[in-house]
Amino acid sequence: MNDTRARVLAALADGSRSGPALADELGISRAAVWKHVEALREAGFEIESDGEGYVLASVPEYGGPAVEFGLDAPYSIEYHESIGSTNSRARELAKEGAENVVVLADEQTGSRGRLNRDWQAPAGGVWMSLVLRPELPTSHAPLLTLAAAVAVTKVAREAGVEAVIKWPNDVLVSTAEGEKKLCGILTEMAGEADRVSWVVVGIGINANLAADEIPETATSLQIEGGEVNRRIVVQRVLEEFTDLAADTDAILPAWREYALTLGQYVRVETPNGDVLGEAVDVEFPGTLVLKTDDGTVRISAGECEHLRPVQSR
Ligand code: BT5
Repeated sequence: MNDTRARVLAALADGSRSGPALADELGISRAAVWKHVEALREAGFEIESDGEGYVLASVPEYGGPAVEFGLDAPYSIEYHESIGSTNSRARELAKEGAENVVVLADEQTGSRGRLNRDWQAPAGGVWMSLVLRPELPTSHAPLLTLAAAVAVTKVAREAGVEAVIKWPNDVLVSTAEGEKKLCGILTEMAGEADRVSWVVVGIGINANLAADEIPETATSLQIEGGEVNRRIVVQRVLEEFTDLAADTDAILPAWREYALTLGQYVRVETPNGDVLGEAVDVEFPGTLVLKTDDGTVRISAGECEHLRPVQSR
């Protein structure tokens, strides 16, 4: 949303204003005020005009302007009703030089998980990809994936859903039928020498989706805690993520607090074979530390399966 339009909106949210008063307050013409009010109405904001002036009556349920309104994080939102993959679009934007843009979609028709696996993304979920240009050495980039998992876990808990994290980047809910995946994260990046050039953090949260819309191994915020306001979910995830990304020392402690993996016997599939052991810690920048029969093993990437909690042995 352009800056003047955002200021018009903020003023109307603050209380009723006449057209001339608004024009004076913002230093623009009355015709410009009218143009912005009409554009906001077209974007779904209900702006009532009583005898006194204009006032904001309601905010659209979802979409770019809705998420930008009241967002306490520095992103512009590019919204699509339907798109192939928000990560693909975000990569395009990143290559064109974009920064602090979030590609958000109601539905994705060709979304991807890691290793090009399929990701189901019907209308009703929260599908978004952040385009970032952080001042980070390339080797620190995994921290951003952990930060995204922490942000989603925190927001799921705010919605009353007891989410936990499985190393490295799955957000799960432990249900009577076992662990079910609530959110997946796909981070892609390009770097020059030891500096990150751009990072795309793709976050897929099963928000308002029913059991028959997602895989059997998955769950949703709606199933676990009831329907959510997706506008607020997106805003809160972006706000929490931004706070963590600005304070990278806080990421690992927060991740450990939410981690289901720590304290479990796990099997991790790695390119060099399976490793079995007790997950004892996660170290900078996201390395899993396992206590195995052959000593301590550190793993930077792999597929992790929880076998059982250590105390149940
Ligand atoms: C992930 O991959 O978990 C990363 C998923 C990232 C999706 C987001 S949505 C926004 C952005 N745009 C994209 O195109 N992608 C990102 P992985 O760990 O490889 O898990 C993939 C596996 O999860 C699949 O093989 C299925 O078994 C399962 N799966 C597919 N759709 C799912 C869903 N909606 N919920 C839970 N699990 C799902």
